[in-house]
Amino acid sequence: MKNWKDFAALKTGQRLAALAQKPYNLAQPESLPPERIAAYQASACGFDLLYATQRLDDEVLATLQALADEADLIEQYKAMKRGEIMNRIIGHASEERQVLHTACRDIFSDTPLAPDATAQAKEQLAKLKEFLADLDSGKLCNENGESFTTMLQVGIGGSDLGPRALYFALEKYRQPGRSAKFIANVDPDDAAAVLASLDLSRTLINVVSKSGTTLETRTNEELVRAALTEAGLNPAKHLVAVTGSGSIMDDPARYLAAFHMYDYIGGRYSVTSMVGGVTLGFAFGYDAFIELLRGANDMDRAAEQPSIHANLPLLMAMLGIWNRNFLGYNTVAVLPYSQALLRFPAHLQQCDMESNGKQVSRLGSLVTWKTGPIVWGEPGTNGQHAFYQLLHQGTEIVPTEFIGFRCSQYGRDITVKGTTSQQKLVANMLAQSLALAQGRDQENPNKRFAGNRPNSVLIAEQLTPYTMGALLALYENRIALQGFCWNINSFDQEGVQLGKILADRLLGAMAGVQELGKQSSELALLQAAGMEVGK
Ligand code: G6Q
Repeated sequence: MKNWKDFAALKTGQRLAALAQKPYNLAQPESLPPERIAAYQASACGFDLLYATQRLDDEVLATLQALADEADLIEQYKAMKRGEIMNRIIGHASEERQVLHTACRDIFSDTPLAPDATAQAKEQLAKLKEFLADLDSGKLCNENGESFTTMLQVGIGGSDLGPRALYFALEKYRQPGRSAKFIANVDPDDAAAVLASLDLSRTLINVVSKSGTTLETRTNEELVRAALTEAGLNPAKHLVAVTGSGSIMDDPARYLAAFHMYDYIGGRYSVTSMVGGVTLGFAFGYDAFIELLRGANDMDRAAEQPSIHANLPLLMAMLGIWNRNFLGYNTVAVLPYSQALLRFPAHLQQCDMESNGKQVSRLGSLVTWKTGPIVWGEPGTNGQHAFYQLLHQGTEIVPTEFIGFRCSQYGRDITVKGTTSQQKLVANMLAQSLALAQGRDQENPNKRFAGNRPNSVLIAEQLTPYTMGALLALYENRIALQGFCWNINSFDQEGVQLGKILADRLLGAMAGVQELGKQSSELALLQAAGMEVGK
């Protein structure tokens, strides 16, 4: 903890602030010569980051490295992986936990950094392997002796977003006759629509909740149990659970199989635990899930390199700090040129904003510097026909992260006017990168592009289980490294509590078990919204 320093206390920050007075001008003629494009690249685990289109030069890069060194980011990252208590606020009640999602994938070495956590991960993986083998062999089947074809994951937040994003990303790798569906929202229409699309008799329901107490998940579990019973099926033969060891859901009698996750894995960092493993393993097979873990583990190892030139997560973290804290941009758009990554920005939205949307430093005082930006995104090229207008000509500058692949997943393509659709996809991504950076001068102000919109391109050969794992860990590590730099606790989420407490009071009033004051805003709001109070 002695290396936990407030961001404002980092001396290198002053040098960066001075350099930010005159950042590299991407809009000047010849701003992107081939030498710059060749030099401003970094690679890891099959990904190349092209960042010549960021507003920086060698001096800024060297100073960002100095900032990372002064903040001791890599030592903090390694301490996290070894199991130091990183989830804490000094001097105040806080979660006081280890942060060991990286241990879930540190399964390939004989000397894992956090041996106890990795041993637990391996135990769960062995259980998963056996469970999947029993499904494959028909030992586990439905009441009619038929195989299960669908897994319905019921969970929300961290118990939904990552697994769902990765399922869509890798659907191409589905095993024959296997698919997954998801219910998260307590919106009954979500559940109704999903249930209507299923053959419940051949569906396994995977209820995922670390706490075992989440309102939405408990409600949806009841709803699915009722639907099974109504269909004449036995819930105990269709439900599996992933939950925290010792949680209220940790009850083998109620489930066909139960898997554990542990309090040292935060929900939004839990995809590579059983939270993602059970559904992804069911859909893609055990080996594909291990490949995903291998990609994540390789990226975790790359994140230990001290040099930003050899450490992609660190480089991306520092580029983000430059844009956020020194150039003053409030938001980041993540724009995958891959339809399969449709839900990946939604996962990052949670992973980044729930982690780094904080205003108290780990030393317990209010921060005086900006922390996490607003993260959002949609796949291109669709976005080009939607919101890119603002990216190019709006008054808000939005640093942009493009993600693309040289090859498609299915390899089924068509050549029209001399190029394939995949080529069109990648060409559009690269064109957007150039257009945002360089802009275009024009007499007509309405047709002018100012340029100087910082962006980078992350490109790999193909979206596979391995590259997906690496991409996931790249962002997870980027987020953690930025949190260390801002000296905030990226691993708690106190900001989601107040709304839950108020919702409980409103629900209590609707159910007639909670008195709300006659003059209270709560009662007035319920009445104004036309909701009935009491029974
Ligand atoms: C993630 C958050 C949160 C959590 C959900 C679901 O980091 O903690 O999104 O994952 O609230 O919680 P349970 O898994 O306990 O149901």
